[in-house]
Amino acid sequence: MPRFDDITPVLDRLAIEVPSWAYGNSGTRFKVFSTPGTPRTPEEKIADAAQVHRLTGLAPTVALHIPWDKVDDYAALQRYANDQGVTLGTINSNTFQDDAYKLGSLTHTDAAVRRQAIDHHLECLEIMDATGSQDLKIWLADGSNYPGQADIRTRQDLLHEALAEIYAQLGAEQRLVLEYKFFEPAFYHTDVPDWGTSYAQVAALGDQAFVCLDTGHHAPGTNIEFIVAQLLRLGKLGSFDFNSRFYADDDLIVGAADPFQLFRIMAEVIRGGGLDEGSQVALMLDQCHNIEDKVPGQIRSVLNVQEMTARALLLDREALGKAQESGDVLAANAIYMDAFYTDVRPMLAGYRAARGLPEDPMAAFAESGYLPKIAAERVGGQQAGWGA
Ligand code: LRH
Ligand code: MN
Ligand code: MN
Repeated sequence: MPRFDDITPVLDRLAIEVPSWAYGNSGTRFKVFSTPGTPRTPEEKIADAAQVHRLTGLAPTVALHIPWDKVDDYAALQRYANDQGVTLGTINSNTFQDDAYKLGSLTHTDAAVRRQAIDHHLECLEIMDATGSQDLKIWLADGSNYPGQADIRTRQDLLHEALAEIYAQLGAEQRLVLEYKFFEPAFYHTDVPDWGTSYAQVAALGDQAFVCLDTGHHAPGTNIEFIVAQLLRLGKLGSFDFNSRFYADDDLIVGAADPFQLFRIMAEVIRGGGLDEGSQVALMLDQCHNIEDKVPGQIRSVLNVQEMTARALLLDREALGKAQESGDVLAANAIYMDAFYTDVRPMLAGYRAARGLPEDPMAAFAESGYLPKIAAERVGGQQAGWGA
């Protein structure tokens, strides 16, 4: 097994983008519980995100969702973020809230609705130019509820046409990442339901288009690490939306429901070069904190990713390769499980201390007084998006 010191250069590169919407109020269809101190503006969400980075050193960038984070001056918002010690990252488009999109957005049969959705994405690209963001992330709610309701084949062609128009406007350093989700809000068919469809669409666009894998967007029992391996093999894994789920798109804290799955995913990311220098794989969170405090919820999340990454980096790949080649099933499995069962928490505490970070960022946050401070300062916090 590698020594902990051997893996620290890779840990030093680990960066996990946090979503602005994780800091706002969100909830289920039944009730949105507000938390004292919830941000009222994009600036306040960024300030909270900066707190996560300050205590963990793991979250240098913040993703925005448009129009949830609409401001007049995005360059100024980027300067504000930089002053807080973070950078604005991925721009997420939103074509799932307007009445016009009831029957679809980029795949709608009505050209006027498609135009509106394409123009929204072009506006997102302008925002990216102002912020210097690299990634435009597209998730579409498009789909249908009843067999026969829509021509599912034509919609793939419409989707390609619309994506091609958006793709043509990307800057040289910019990327388009297309997220898939197997159902919801549409329940019969979804236009980008799986990695294969996303791959087919982005492959048809070109080298600057990639797949985004949201860990909560698969049917139960799906072998997600296999998808990771395949997309890395094809050079098309652009980014992750990390979260965890018990049932559907639960958006719970990554690594909370199934740390072993997170370990297996990170092991495949590492195997495929996804943590190598200059890797094209962006790690992001896509979560909501419905009942727990949001800033520590995000701290817990990035720490979970760090912990499972460290364990995956400790996998003895040489020994594993030998066991696999010799067909020693039980030895191979034991080597894999040894890495998973390694408690890296004391080593990570020392690692943090050596970098001037708190050994226990959760405790440091609790002691910082940040929550009571924002609770006193901010009155009337914002909904993350839905219903806002
Ligand atoms: C859709 C999704 C997508 C959205 C986010 C708010 O379920 O995962 O990434 O942009 O939620
Ligand atoms: Mn997502
Ligand atoms: Mn989701």
